Order: sequence, then C-alpha cells, then structure tokens
Amino acid sequence: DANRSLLSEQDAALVDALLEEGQAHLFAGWPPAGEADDAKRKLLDQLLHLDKNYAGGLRAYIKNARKLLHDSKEGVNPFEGCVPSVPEGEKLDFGSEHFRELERAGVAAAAGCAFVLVAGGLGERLGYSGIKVALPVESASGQCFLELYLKHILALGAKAGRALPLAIMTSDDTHARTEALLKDNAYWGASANQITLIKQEKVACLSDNDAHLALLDKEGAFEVQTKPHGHGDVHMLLHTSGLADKWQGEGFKWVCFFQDTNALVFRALPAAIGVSVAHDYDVNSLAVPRKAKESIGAITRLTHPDGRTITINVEYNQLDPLLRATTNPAGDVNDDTHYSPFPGNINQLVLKLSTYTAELHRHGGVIAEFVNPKYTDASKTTFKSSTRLECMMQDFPKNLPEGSKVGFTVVNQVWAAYSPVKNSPADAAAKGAGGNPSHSATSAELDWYETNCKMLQMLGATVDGPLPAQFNGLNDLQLWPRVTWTPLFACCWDDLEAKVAAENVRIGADSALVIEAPQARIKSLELKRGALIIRGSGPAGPAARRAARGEDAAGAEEGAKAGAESAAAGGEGEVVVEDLSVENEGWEWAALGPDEGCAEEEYIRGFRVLRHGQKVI
Ligand code: UGB
Repeated sequence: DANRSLLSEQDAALVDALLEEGQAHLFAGWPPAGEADDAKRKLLDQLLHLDKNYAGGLRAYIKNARKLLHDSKEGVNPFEGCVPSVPEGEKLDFGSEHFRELERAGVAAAAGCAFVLVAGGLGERLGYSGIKVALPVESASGQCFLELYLKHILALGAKAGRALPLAIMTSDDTHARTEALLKDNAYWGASANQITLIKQEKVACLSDNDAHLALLDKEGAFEVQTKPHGHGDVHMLLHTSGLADKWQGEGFKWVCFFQDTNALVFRALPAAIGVSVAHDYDVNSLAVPRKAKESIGAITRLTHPDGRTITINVEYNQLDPLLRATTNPAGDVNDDTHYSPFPGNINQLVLKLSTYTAELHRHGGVIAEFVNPKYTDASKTTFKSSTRLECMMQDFPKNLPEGSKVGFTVVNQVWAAYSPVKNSPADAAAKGAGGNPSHSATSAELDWYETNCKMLQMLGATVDGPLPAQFNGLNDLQLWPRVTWTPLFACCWDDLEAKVAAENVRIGADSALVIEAPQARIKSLELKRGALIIRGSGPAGPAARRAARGEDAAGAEEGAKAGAESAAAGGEGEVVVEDLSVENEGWEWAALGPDEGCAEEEYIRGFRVLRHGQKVI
C-alpha cells in the first residue's frame, strides 16, 4: 500500500491479480515510495511483459502451473491407463518409385505450403557459440543451414510460380543474429516480406509447489527469474502474430514445421506433403527408424481405457517406463530389425492449415504444457532450483478433437532424412561408441554427402567410395565423395534426373563436386580425382566466392579458363558439362591434430579442408 501511488491503472490491475494469486512476496521487499523506484518500475515492466506474452496472462500461467505442479507432486501419470502400441503409418523407401510419386505430388502441393522453422534454441549442447542456422551444412560449398532451407523454399516456390512464406521462430538468444544473417546475405534472393521472424519470450520461473514466481537473488534488484518455454511456443506465436490466419486467407493449405539443423529435411518433406495430400491428414509427422533408448521421441499409439486412441510423440524418457508398466517388461528394446518398433519423431510436421487455424482459435495455441521440477528429496516439497512450464511443438495433436486424422510418414533410410547437429564432440563420441547415431557436425556433413552420392548412384551414376575416416573420436566413419548441389539446381528427384545424365557420370572416391549453378546440366562427366565447382553465371555461391578471392590454391582464373574450354553455353545462364574429364590435386578432409588451433566450425567437425587445387566452371 505504501507504493500504490507508483502504479498506473494497468499496473494496479496486474498487481491486484497477482496478489489474488498469492504472489505478495513479489512486492514484500519493497521500501516505501521514493526509494528504489527505478528497480520497482523494472519489475512492474517485466511483469507486464510476461503477462502480455502468455495466452491468458500471468494469472493463467500461475493457475496452469499450480495444477501441473500438483500433478507432478502426486506422481500423476500422464499416460495413466493408456496402452501403447506401434501405430500404422506410411513407410517409404527413399528414392523408390512410390517415394518419387509422393514427392511429385508433394512438390505440386507445395504451391499451397507455408513453412515454419523453429530456431530459438542455442547450440549449448553442441559447444558452438553462434546461432545454429549460421553453421555450415558442409565444408565443400560452405552453405549454411538457413541458406539451404531458404533456397529449398525458393526452388519450390519457383515451381509453384508463387512466393512461399517462411516464418522463423527466434528467441532473445537468436533473434538479432538471425535477422543480421538474413540481411547480410540479402535473404539469399528471397523477398524480405516472404520471411517473418516471430520471437518467443521466456516464461517466469516457479520456486515451489504453490507456483510462487521465483525472484532473482540479486542485491538491489526486483526481478523475476525466467527460462525458455520450449519450441511449443511456435503455435501460440503463429496465432497471436496473425500469421496462420493470414496464410489461410491467402489460400495456403498446409503448414510445414522443421528444426534448425537437419539438412536432409527437404529430401523427405515433399514426399511427406504428398502423403498428407493422399490421406488428407490433419497432422503428419515425419519419422525415421529409431534405436531403442535413442534420445529422440517415439511416435506411439496410445489407447485410453475408454477406447479412444491417439497417435502422439512419447518422449524417450517416458517411453521405456510406459512400456515396462504395460506391454513389455523389457521396456524400450530393439526388435530383430535392430531398431525399436516405435519410429523416431524428428519434429518435422505437416499440418493441414484449416484444422490448424481452427485449433488455434479454440485454445490460443497453448498446448499440452508440462513441468519437470528437480526435487531435493522424495517428499517432493522443495526444488533444487526453480522450474518453469514447458511445451513441445509435436504435442499439438494432443488437443485435437476425436476423429482427427493423425498419421506419420517413416523414411526407412535414416541417412536420407535425419542427421541433425546437436551434440558436442565429446557427447557425440560417447553416443557413437554406444552404437547410437552421434548427431554431430561431423555426422551431419558426412551424411549429406552420402545421401547425395546415393541419389546419383540410384539414378545410374558410378560413384566410387566411400573411404574410411575417423574424426573427433568417431571411428568407422564413411567419407563419400563430397558431392553437394544447391536446391536451386535440384530440389527433388525429378530435377536431378532431368539435369544429370547420371549413366554418363563417374565420380572417383577422392573427389568433390559442388554445383552452385541453378541452370547446370551434366551430360557427361568423369571426375577422376579432385574438386570441381560448377558455378554458372548467376551470383556466386560460397565455394566460388572463395575461389574468386584466391583463397584456394588454384584461383578462379585457372578455373574460368578450364570452364570456358569444357563448358558450352546453353540457354540463358545455362552451363552444360559435356565430355569433361577432371583430375586435379583436389581437397583434403584433414583430421585435426590434438590441440591444433582452428575455427569453432572445424573443431566441432574434427577436420579442416585443405584446398590444394580445383577446377571452377
Ligand atoms: N527450439 C526453439 O525454437 N525454442 C526452444 O525453446 C527450444 C528449442 P532441440 P529437443 O528431433 O532429435 C526434440 O533442443 O527439444 C528449437 C524432441 O522433443 O534440438 O531436445 C531448436 O532451435 C524430441 O522428441 O530438441 O528434442 C531446434 O530447432 C526429438 O524429436 C528445435 O527446437 C528431438 O527434438 C529442437 O530443439 C530431435
């Protein structure tokens, strides 16, 4: 009461609401008006901000927290009475005729797709200080994740004759750097209004089971502790920003979600869109075979006691106890395929936009929150440190009405669909040693080359290799020829087949092929050994820019000459490679020595690329 004079009408309404919710401790340490008023103002502003950024405001947050904390204390099992089973879904072989038919349908349907990238997380687990979307996908071309994603969307948009929208969810940790990356690269040719950044806010921390908001223990400051709310925020933001409604108004039919560092997403996503179209799915999750106990969620069918069923992601730490308590005393174990029978969720979702917007209007986009306090002891009365509510984007189907069509699409070849960059070198080596995918910058780069090489092989090219390799303590790696191309050159199987006469292509094991020219056509090529960059007449990509700056051993001039000799001009901007044989010193993927100084991007891969010579066309 000694501070009432400081409060505006808006402040007073919020303070009263908080007092009613038992939050008097927030103001208990306030000296009378006139003392520390700036610090008090800061707290009020922070509370107003937290209030504004949660559907239903802080009051709703506290009420939700109280309920979830109570359930957690009482040990309420979120799956009580549910029986898990392996759901039926579409299982696809990458590159099969069926896959390609679905991909064709998906590419056609992409004219009605909006895309959402969740990129609010920092690479703390990875040991990288930058934003993850700025990481190079691979060292051959140097393209970063954001560039790769955007160019895929541009390529699909070019086929559709329409600019396809992309929303990127950022956080305070990633927002400014994501914006700068886009601007510095002139959006890689996209228009600025095609891309919308939506920033997620942190939520208030809770110090006890009564959902008291946790104050920072900082001398002279009145401030609430905050932590991230999780990638599930994306749904609320697409609602409150009006984007989902806008897309629907513009006639878009599907919205596709993906995460920050899976370069292979667009190798599988168009086929998944095709599956959504074929089954008219409200929700379709992309999945891959999953090793038992691997730390990715499992797509599971849950049957409730009343017979209702739901197909949903069950997090890896919940699946094992659920199986033990119900259908399998051995828990989460591999079957005779050497994989868990439950497919792995890779957080790439295709949602039907009309269903999605209807749901957002129903619940404001706040979905299936959970709380995970670390208690000091079995009485579950105190926490080791403050906790907060969290949410995950893949929990969206939990709120869907009965009868909704929820399916999933498994790509049987993990190497073609999922290879994210998540783990530090040490964690990756431990995972690799345990027989699990390492999900590191090393594996992600090598898997990218493998997928591209195998695509060319499946189309009839002769691709030698792979060579054995060891980087960052990961043994038994396979280093395929370093083949990479921009999505503007080929964003689907049909593109690749049309542009590369694969039966006339031979690629030696110790070689690199970088295709940056959207209009390249390869009629016949023998890349015996060494590096070949095909850049065409468009804006240079990173590899060609590097060569042009003379940063590689053989500069652009030599390359340009060689290119003029061997490449005939086709249509506008077209580069036709015919009867070209290449052999040069090439590029070496050299393992880093112990304590060798290097860039962070190299450190997390365990190698650096030594460029001894190349041909540039
Ligand atoms: N992300 C945000 O944008 N905001 C956040 O607050 C948090 C994350 P993680 P996670 O695919 O391997 C998920 O941290 O959450 C973005 C599934 O739960 O890499 O540990 C972040 O930038 C799990 O079931 O993943 O695990 C990134 O783009 C499994 O499928 C994305 O969210 C696992 O992903 C994922 O964040 C997986």
